[in-house]
Amino acid sequence: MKLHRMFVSLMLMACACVSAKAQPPASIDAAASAKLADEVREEVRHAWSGYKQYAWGHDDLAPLSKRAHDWYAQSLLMTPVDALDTLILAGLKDEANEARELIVTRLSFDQDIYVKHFEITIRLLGGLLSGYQLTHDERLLKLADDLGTRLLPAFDSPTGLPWVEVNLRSGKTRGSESNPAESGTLLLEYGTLARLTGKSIYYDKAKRALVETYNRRGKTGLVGASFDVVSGKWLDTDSHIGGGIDSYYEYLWKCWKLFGDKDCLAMWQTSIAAVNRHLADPRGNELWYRHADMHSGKAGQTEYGSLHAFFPGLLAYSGDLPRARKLEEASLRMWQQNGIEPESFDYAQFKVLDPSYALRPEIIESAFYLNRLDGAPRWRTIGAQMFTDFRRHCRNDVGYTALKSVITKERKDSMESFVFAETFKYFYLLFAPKNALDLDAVVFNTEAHPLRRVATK
Ligand code: DMJ
Repeated sequence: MKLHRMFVSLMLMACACVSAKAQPPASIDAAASAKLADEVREEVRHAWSGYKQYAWGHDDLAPLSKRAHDWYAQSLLMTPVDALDTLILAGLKDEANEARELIVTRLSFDQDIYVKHFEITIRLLGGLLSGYQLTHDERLLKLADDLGTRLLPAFDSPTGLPWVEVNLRSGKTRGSESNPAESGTLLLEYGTLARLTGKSIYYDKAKRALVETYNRRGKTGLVGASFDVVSGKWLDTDSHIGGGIDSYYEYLWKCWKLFGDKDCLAMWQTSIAAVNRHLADPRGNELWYRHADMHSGKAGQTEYGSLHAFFPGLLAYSGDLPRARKLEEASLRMWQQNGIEPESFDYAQFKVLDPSYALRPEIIESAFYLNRLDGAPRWRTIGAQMFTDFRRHCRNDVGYTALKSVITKERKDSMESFVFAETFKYFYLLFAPKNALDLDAVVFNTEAHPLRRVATK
């Protein structure tokens, strides 16, 4: 009995230690914040060394089975390309050099594979361009130009809306059912490539795809969830700010910020007014964004999720701090329900719809923008809470694992490259001193690759 009681109190002490260790600091002063930035850097190093040990030269590390994972028959080095600028910004010089060496010696786009145009543009083209701008290594620009040339046939559809997939060697295309995110999240990367190479075709094709998407908006000003790139007709008229539409809005604002393109500003102004009119859903003190039909504006599902949580950041970046603060607080409530956020959530019923967590960055990205633009200590405090939760539930011995369920915390054998490009980067920049990155000098693409303004050649 005595022994049992001793065992119980030892267990309680052990638990107290674990939870005391897991608590984030109550208030984050400059020293505490710098310490958190150091801790994030160590987590980047930890996950990078897992990738190095078990998946070197491949797209991703599968962190539970400790195996390499590739998207296609050939690796396109997704993790090294997505990670390069984060390694540089976090001051991991040796790791950045080995990533760059791997990329310039091994990456070849001369492959007979159909790739996803949108994903390859935001991850690889974006990563190569920001890597080039940070290192001035011409080999990275050469790779970006080669990739851009191979991707261009994607725009050869009757409407100018890009095909979903393109073969990197033959230029053949396929996949006609696309969406606004896939057609409208290309201009930052192609536009930067145009400026750096003097080849204006890159800008023109990507801009046309964005404008063609915008021109198909309903009379509400909203766009739907999917269309056919051949006929240009909508296949699904459900409108929202989540996956499949999200970064279309992001790029309307950001192509104005990066290129000063006044058409983009005008398209953004019409669109954000429509989103705030038809999708914003204030509930008491809270603010959420719902679904609605793009033609009638009729209210639809009260669904929100981890992808939607980029929107507070975009609101802040475009100057709407009041809505940004409220929506980030609402997103945090979604996170706090299970100590980490689900992929999809019904905010009217406060109920999880899809319990998975893919290690997504968006809510942290929003905390980063709010910290920079609003400046209240709150955003670093909630960032510290999220970093504590993220480490507690997703870290393993070789990296970070996605979760099958935020409720049971059952893990999934996946560590997407955007963990390096975005999740770690936004955590790091949230806590690091502001001079770690001058937000006035760059615009982040949707994969968090910082692109600098370039004068037209
Ligand atoms: C990233 O690849 C990009 O942020 C994209 O715009 C949406 N989803 C993932 C991360 O969640």
